[in-house]
Amino acid sequence: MQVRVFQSEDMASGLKMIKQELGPDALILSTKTIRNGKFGLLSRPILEITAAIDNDFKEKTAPGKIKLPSPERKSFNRVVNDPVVQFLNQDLKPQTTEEPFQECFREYPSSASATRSAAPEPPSTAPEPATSMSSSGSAPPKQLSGLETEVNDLKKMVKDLAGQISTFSQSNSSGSGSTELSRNAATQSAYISDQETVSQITKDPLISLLIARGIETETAETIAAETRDSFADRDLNDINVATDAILETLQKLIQVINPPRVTRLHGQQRIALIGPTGVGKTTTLAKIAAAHMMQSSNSIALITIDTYRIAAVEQLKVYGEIMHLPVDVVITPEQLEQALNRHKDKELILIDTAGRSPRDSYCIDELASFLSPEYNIEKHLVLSATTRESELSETIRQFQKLDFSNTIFTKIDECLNLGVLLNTQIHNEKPISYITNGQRVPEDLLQITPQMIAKLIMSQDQGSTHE
Ligand SMILES: Nc1nc2c(ncn2[C@@H]2O[C@H](COP(=O)(O)OP(=O)(O)OP(=O)(O)O)[C@@H](O)[C@H]2O)c(=O)[nH]1
Ligand SMILES: [Mg+2]
Repeated sequence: MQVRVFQSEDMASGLKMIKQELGPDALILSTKTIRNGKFGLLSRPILEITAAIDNDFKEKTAPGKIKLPSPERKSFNRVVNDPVVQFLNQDLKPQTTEEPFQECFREYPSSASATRSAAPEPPSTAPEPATSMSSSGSAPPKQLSGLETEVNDLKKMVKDLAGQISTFSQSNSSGSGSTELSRNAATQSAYISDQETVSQITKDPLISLLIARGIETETAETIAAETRDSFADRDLNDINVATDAILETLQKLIQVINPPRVTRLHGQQRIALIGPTGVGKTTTLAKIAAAHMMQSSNSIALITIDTYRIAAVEQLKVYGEIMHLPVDVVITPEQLEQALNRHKDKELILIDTAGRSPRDSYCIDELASFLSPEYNIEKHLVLSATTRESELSETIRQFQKLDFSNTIFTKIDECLNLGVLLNTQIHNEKPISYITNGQRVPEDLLQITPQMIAKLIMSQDQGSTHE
């Protein structure tokens, strides 16, 4: 395998260079933005792309090497550094039932486990689209405003933490009058990131409890007031009673759509996953396909209009091969229409899209030209729960252009608290359609209900969703 590092001003010219030097089969291993020169952060960003080409994989059949039957071996080798390796490397427990879906996953166990130690780590960050990089010679104002936001966020976090520490020591030294509820809220307060003063927060232990779970102050105040009204007869100073009461109030605020069980009678369901880069669109799409196979049927077609990254199409193709589902690659809106017509007998069509930077309205408009309303495609905006809330708001604002109907939250397993699920919904009022809590396909797709999401938000240990 030949590995080369390329530097370019943007992704488009970088990819061109890579194609010229290494050919169309080149694999992107990682991308990062670096700044050279004496001005450090203020110097122009350069995109550094590490790419590789495996010229001789055909000869690589020495003991211990991956030996998948063709064409699977070819696909696997081409994406060996891609996140899909996570999927192939997972432990596959022997199944006792004869579900068609489980059958197709069972074809791969020995090769998957054989590759466990050989497979390199997947890239930790997804590549940024070309247009998010500055291609002009002047200092990029977007980068500076990004830094400014980051500095402001840090300032706010430090201020909140300082306030919390002082409140915590006050409540400890006062000794009396501190209820179990307020003590609990205070211990969780390391994660508080709200703008209100701490003294106001600690006046009401219910509010403190909610804010400690990441819920915005204004919303927390409303929920606390509503809870006190509805449960005046309960002892809300008892943390268990208070938590149960809050759960009941919370679940009234959370909207979900349970994906309907599609039948021929109700026609075909078409779902496109849209959103920023690297949030988990392709992985979630594979999980949804797998869930449909387990619950309903394998009458599914996968379509990708993600032709942006060299390895992206391969990622979906590997999922398609494993699940024995057709995968169509489309590069124009007309081709999308043809693909939809080709699969009009299918119950479910899942459409993967390239990650679009919320700051790149051209790319979002381009996507809109594919997902035109006449095709009746549900657009689900995929959001990573780990993203800063100010950025989530901006993402939602930008993707409104596509008139998405639902949100999907991924990566909740990486979050310390999940108030973001409620905060986002309060602001954008789109029901949540799916939540994912890990990289495993198909396991890490949660069956959601308002009650379940309320419990997730109030739980102190989202990371332990895996057994
Ligand atoms: N921890 C965690 N990781 C996840 C989850 N969902 C996806 N990932 C990981 O996130 C990374 C990116 O996933 P992809 O599905 O390729 O993301 P994408 O949105 O399709 O990326 P682009 O096509 O590049 O825009 C992979 O390493 C996934 O395994 C999740 O729920 N939790
Ligand atoms: Mg993808």
